Amino acid sequence: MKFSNEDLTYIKRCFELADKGRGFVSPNPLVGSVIVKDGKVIGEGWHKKFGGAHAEVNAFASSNEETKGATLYCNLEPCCHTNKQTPPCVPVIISREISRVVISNLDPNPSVNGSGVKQLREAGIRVDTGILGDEGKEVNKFYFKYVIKKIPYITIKIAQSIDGKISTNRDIQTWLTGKDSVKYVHELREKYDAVLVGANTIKVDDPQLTVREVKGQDPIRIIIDGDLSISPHSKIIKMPGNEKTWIFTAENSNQEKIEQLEKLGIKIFQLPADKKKVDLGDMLKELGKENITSLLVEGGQQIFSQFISHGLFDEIIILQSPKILGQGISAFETNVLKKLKIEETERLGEDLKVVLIENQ
Ligand code: AOF
Ligand code: ZN
Repeated sequence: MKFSNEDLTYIKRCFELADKGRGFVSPNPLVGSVIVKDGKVIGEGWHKKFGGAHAEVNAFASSNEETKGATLYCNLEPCCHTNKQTPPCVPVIISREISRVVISNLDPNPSVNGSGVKQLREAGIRVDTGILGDEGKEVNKFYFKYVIKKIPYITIKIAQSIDGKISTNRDIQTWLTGKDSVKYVHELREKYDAVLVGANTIKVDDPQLTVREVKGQDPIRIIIDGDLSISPHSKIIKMPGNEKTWIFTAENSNQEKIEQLEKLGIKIFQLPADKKKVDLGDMLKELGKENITSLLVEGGQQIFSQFISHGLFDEIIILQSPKILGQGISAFETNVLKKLKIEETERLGEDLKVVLIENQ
């Protein structure tokens, strides 16, 4: 179906509204809604926080005007299922006598997935789907992956030198990128439910994995540490907010160390491991159960190569620094890149950001 310019304008407004919920609604989707009558916007709303009212309900609540005969725009199919935090939106839309509903994407949640549209049509409402569908999927890329696969959307972020090295040596911290990239990484962390590093990165870089350069919420900090080698003096353990630090370790790890870390408020997950290497598939399933919809993998080399060699990623972001290391370790085998295509490039001060996704 061909949509009018008016339709395109209002659905884009839905995306803008939806984005206001970022950081507050996970594991729910980002949803915005606009109600239009006689060419005039009479209501707007978005899903503001997990467990709270849905976008459509907030759009109705935002106005006192008569909604009979109006068009409701929403980037996601209205929900129709029960046994959840809030009542379903479809009956509200029907009772408010909306005559047309325009949506970008069906809700991939198996409890909805087309049933919302079906119920609206059965009530005599015209429903037009698929408007800016690709943009809608991009807005909710975390939610789509998580609802369908039950594991988080995975982005691997790698800073590397001109000669493709991430550090000179496994045991030495090598700083490659400039201040614009640091700010960008903090912005990126803020968008994800969780960030992940391996124990060696904690030892060598001693990172905090917070969003100190920008305003916003810190993500959950995940450390993969097969034999619990993490030092109790690491910044990540000594800083406040240990309830946001989760360590994944082998199932036969030292019980005493586990208890000490748990006493500090850190959450420990014990998983099957081969030679102290935690199974990443099991870890991702566990994260799915914990409602982690998005994961930013920040290093180091062993972690990168494990994720990449198992195809466990949706996106790779390379922060290309103009520095030359001359020697050192590479993030991954370059032949992996052959299977990927460039989605986006952007200058970040002296560095270049390159976003790679699978070439389908
Ligand atoms: C909508 N509009 O704004 C959102 C929807 O537990 P609840 O009641 O918040 O329901 C969560 C489910 O509702 C979620 O898994 C997804 O299927 C849908 N989200 N639907 O019509 C919204 N956030
Ligand atoms: Zn709803």
